[in-house]
Amino acid sequence: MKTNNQKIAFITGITGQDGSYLAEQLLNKGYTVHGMIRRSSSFNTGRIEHLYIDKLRQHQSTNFKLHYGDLTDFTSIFFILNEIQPDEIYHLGAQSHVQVSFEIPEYTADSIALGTLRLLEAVRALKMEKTIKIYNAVTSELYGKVQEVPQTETTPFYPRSPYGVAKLYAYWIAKNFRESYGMHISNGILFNHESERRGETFVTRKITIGIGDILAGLSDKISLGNIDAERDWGYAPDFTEGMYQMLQLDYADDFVLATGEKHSVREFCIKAFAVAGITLRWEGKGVDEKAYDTKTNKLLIDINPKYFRPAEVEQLLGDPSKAIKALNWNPTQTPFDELVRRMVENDIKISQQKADALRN
Ligand code: NAP
Ligand code: F7E
Repeated sequence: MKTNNQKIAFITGITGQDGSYLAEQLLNKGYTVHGMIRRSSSFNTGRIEHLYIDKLRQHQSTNFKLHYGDLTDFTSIFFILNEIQPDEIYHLGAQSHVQVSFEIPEYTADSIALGTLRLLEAVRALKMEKTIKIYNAVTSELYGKVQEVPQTETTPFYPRSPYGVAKLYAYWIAKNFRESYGMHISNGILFNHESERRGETFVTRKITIGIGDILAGLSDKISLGNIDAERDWGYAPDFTEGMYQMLQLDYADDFVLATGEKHSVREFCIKAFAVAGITLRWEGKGVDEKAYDTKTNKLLIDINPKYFRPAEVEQLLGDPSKAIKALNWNPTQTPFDELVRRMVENDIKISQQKADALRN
């Protein structure tokens, strides 16, 4: 039941990395949070399960509710919005893996480009366009083959993957609905943000899980693709706070959220192994490059061309000045070294538990 000052938020992509942190933050701010989940034959609510359990433990009436739906299914979006009448929508749902988007470009476009259009049209069909504020999750992948360094809100776009191209449509349709119908829709152009909840096939988490598994004896080495790619990596909960701040403004706009620092995948490996007390020695070039433990000479990293992309985004570096000023947002509340440490320590623990479970 809605009380006068209790806000209602709707999150698409609530089961993902960002959706799970954002749901926690909004619940802590007193919101009622509704999320859309996809029907799956296997468990897909691991990142938000604790939100239910917390409520049950505290015997609280639930202000957290999940609804089945899909961004490829207009009817489901329409009925959910009609039922919950949200004040704010955080649109995070997407097939978000860049490499996978080369394998399934049509589905990527359907869920991201048309998915965003379906959501916005459902808002209009329900005549909610003047009352709802919407956050639209776009990405630094719009810059792709970068035309300027660092990238700002005015840097020309040059996407390099079906994912980036689909997000380009999502960016423009949001902007078009803002200009055409006066809708309060802000595009968040977010640079990479990682965490202990990052999907396991994104490079940072793949590396930190790999380290945990090597230490626990579950794996020998990590195989990677382009380790010279450079990214502007921030910490996901800091970035979801920025999303919330965008919707607290009385105007809608486009904002870059980034740290303003870049690091290569190679550097991430060096720092992550250092957290585990291991110093790497690199040998060879290109696909023959390998990294060894300086103490034991054990092979720890090699290159597998299957992880190269048909078109690569070599470097990304964002300029978050506009967001810092307008949102009073701190991009490096969690600095890079701290992000790496948290992820490695988390995954060392998880791998150890996996290994213990296998032994028992
Ligand atoms: P994520 O962990 O991959 O989560 C994606 C979410 O979207 C999941 O909840 C997923 O559901 C859901 N989803 C996928 N296809 C869907 C569909 N057809 N219908 C409904 N839901 C669907 O992504 P994230 O890292 O949290 O990122 C959140 C958003 O920000 C995404 O739009 C992403 O493209 C964008 N973004 C991310 C970054 C980053 O560095 N993390 C940077 C810039 C922009 P399942 O759990 O069922 O798969
Ligand atoms: O790759 C290189 C890879 O998959 C980062 C998504 O959240 O951020 C993410 O997209 C870099 C790339 O993230 C491996 O070639 C090397 O250059 O972790 P990633 P991404 O492609 O930057 C943007 C902002 C989003 O919007 C996306 O949704 O690392 N790389 N070796 C590798 N990448 C992976 N995944 N696996 C490797 O083995």
